[in-house]
Amino acid sequence: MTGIITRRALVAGAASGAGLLLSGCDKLAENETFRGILYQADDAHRVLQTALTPRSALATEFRPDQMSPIFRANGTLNPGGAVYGQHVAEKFANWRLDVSGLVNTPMKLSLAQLRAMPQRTQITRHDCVEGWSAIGKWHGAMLGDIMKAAGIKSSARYVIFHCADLYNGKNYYESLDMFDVFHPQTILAWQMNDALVTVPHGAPLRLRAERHLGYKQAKYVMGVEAVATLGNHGLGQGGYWEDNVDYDTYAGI
Ligand SMILES: Nc1nc2c(c(=O)[nH]1)N[C@H]1C(S)=C(S)[C@@H](COP(=O)(O)O)O[C@H]1N2
Ligand SMILES: [Mo]
Repeated sequence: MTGIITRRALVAGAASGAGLLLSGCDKLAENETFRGILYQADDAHRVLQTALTPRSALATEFRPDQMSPIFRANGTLNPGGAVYGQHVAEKFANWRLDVSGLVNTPMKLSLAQLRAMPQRTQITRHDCVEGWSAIGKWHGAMLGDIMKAAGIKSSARYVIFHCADLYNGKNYYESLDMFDVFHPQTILAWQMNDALVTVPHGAPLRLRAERHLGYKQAKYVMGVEAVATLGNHGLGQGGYWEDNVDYDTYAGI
């Protein structure tokens, strides 16, 4: 069934859905049922794909005793460089999350400010397309709350995640459409398995978007930027892997 779903259709669907979401009443859009109706109506292709697992559904959450004893690190294991190195040396005391783009109030948030926001904890399974999975516990602020605090504009259709690392010489970045930005399991985690996120796993802050595959879980997030289109970033496909290996922009699972 997924074979007939083109990337173009999915991206177009995501864009039109986000437009509806943001031009509509915020309160209504936060209601799962209403969001479900919006997203079922907006794109026939995606209705096919999501018939069995609606996008509003939560990813499976696990019990603490189901957590993997070993959670391997993958991709960049340390971004290196003078700027990141200094942040590590300072234990990220002067690090700030840059909230920019189509927002009324651009912000630079410290880890203390992120920790002061409502937090979510989730034990979920990470699935890497390279063929391994691990169950881990993640804790952090909800991305939707952060974007709301910044006053995200109705013209925004995606959030881009700017990462500190170069991967194969290119900037690692990722993106989510507005549906996933406001999904309750989309958090910027500063804790993994009850400890601070370590450097190999993306210190000080990494994305967890639990309905998505491993490569979407951007590590070393330095900035979140609200944008109207993905076309101006990287090669325009919404992320490092999407640009360079032709993974789908909509990495829904
Ligand atoms: N910034 C950045 N984020 C990244 C990557 C990366 O190389 N750089 N690799 C991705 C891939 S393919 C996977 S499977 C996960 C690995 O997360 P982990 O190292 O915590 O296991 O991070 C994803 N996020
Ligand atoms: Mo991965």
